[in-house]
Amino acid sequence: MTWEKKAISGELVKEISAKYGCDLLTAAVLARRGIVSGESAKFFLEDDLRYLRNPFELPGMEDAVERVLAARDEGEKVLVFGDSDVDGITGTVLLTEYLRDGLGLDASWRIPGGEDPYGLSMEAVEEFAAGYGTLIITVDCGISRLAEIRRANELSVDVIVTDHHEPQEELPEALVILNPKLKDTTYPFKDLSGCGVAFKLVSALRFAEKSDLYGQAICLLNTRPVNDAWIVEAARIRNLAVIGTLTETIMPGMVSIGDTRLPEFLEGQQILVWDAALQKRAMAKLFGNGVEIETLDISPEIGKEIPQVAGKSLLRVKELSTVAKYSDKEVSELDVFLNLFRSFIWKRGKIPSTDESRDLQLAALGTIGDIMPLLDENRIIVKGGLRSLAPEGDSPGGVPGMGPRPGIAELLDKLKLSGTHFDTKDVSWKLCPVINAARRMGKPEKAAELLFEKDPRARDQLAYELVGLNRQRKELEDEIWGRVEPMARDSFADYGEKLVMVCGEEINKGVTGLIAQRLARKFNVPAVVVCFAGGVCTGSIRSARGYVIGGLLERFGDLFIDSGGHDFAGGFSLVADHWETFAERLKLVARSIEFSEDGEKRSIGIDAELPPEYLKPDLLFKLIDRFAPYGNENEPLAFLAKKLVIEDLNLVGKGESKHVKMTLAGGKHKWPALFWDAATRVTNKEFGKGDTIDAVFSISRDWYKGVATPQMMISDLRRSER
Ligand SMILES: [Mn+2]
Repeated sequence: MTWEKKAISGELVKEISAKYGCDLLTAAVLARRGIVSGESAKFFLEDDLRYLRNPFELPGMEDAVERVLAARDEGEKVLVFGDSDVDGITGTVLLTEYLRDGLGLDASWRIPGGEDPYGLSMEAVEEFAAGYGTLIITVDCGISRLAEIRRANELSVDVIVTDHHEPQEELPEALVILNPKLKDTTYPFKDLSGCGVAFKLVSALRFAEKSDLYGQAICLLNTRPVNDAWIVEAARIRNLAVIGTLTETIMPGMVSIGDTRLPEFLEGQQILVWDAALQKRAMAKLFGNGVEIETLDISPEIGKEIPQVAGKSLLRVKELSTVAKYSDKEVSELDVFLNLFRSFIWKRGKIPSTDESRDLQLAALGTIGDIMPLLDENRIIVKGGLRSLAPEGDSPGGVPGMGPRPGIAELLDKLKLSGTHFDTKDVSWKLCPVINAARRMGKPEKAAELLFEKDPRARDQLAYELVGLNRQRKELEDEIWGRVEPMARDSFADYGEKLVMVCGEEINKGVTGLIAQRLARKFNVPAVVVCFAGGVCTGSIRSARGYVIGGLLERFGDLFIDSGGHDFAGGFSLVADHWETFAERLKLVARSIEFSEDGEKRSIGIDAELPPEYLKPDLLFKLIDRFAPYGNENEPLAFLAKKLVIEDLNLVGKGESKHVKMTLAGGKHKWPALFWDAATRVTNKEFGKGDTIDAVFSISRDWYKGVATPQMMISDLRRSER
């Protein structure tokens, strides 16, 4: 195994440290991970919910909000139809609760039952229409349901699709589609979860309710001198999102205002300026005294809300503010003005509110459950959600903990996670499987009911049931694994060692994904697992070695009833009559698979080398917390430390002793260290007690009675050179 420490220039590290105001070690890690632009760095260095992207930047958002508000005004019946996994359920609960409790709408919810195919069904559409329903909002599904949505339209039911699955060529005829993956979207981040998209819709609805600015187009205008000329800058904003900008450089007295693009840009809008007298003088200088632009000086009002800026010029405010910190281009006075105006509206409207913090508990679960990349605003969503889940009164990092919301509280209790310091790993390994167990065992509604239930005793009972279902799921999975593993071995040869495929009536539909995941890991090739039931074949596919499965699934489009998924995980269904054709063709297609990554991991990337004086628990905790949460596309930090002394060493493990537990002396501390599956390296005398070693490791917290001690999780080690 080779150790790779990417070379970075000291200049760059210093530059990052100065620009973002972080220490050199943090700056070095940012540089090595390629997180250098302000746009990406801010999501690592900031936690505040105000760094979430504006929901109205999602194309169609205002139309969706308008339709929902119209439904309220007309007393319409609304159905939220969601998917039945963690992401779909959390999104369904988040949106439905807000429609009911926040807006007072007559909103019901539905997710596919145990025997139903995934996604919006004809039956659901027709039943809802028959009950005089007029608006369906999908969550985490819908983008591929062309026929069902057409049917809804025939029955005079409007559909708003909120989804995050990859859209196909043809889009459904929905009233609005909110999906950050739409081809021509201008939304800057594509990897929101389904619940994340639902959260965006709820945030937009909250804004519409709270701010009198909702739906109004206004213009911010500023004029500033440069050398002999003047620059006139204007930005048109709607719902606090910039929808147009104009910059004109003008020599005084050379042109009339009619020769510029200003009149057209400003016409018919409320124009806000920072210092009206100053702006008026500038206009007079440029175009003569006859030109009057009607403006409103907003600075006194903003000054009342944000006293630090009262009476100051924009230039002066610019010096004081941090707006330039994360900007990758030169910041103008208009940018400063925009930023001030946003802060002012947020402050006045108490945005974001504690309600939004609470919403993040669900959005974080959806994001982790769907294994979304922990980058960009997903980081704020997950960090905010985990913090909000912390016990009341606890306030790690400023955001006060609110305690887990109803339903999650009971689950955490049953899982013995209440009051503990849990992280993304606990959520994905302990909490999400219990919620998903409901669907895997054919009772997805149980998980949703737990989150909706108002009666604490009923919730306790539901949480108990879910934990039981998860236990049954594990047993079922192990039993099926025992039967399909030999089949997979045979198929590995059949498919040219490029893929494994198992199928059968005895494979339960609920666990196809889990089995596929296990097979993909075991054989290190993509795995397809198919369940035969009721004349339909329902399959899951999980990838390996970085192979993107989208292209593979596309080649069977003519055979599938439905298919969908992400780059490395997907699902599909087809009628049994097509099975033979499918299996034959899959064999051919499998042989053409090319892997971009090697099967074995031959190198480890190192984020930072730690000299002895940096080997301090406090310092390392602070650093790992800064880059948390960890997960997809944000691996735990890998450190290198040299000349650690193995003071103690034991082989440990259940039954067979496969792992190595050590005490390492480094810096002024003794570090408990774990090295998984490395016992043979000790018996082979590669290293032992008393040796001086160099090691690559990550740091984790070991909690005991409320006190955290650091533990080194060793990835690789070797004897130090003298
Ligand atoms: Mn999803």
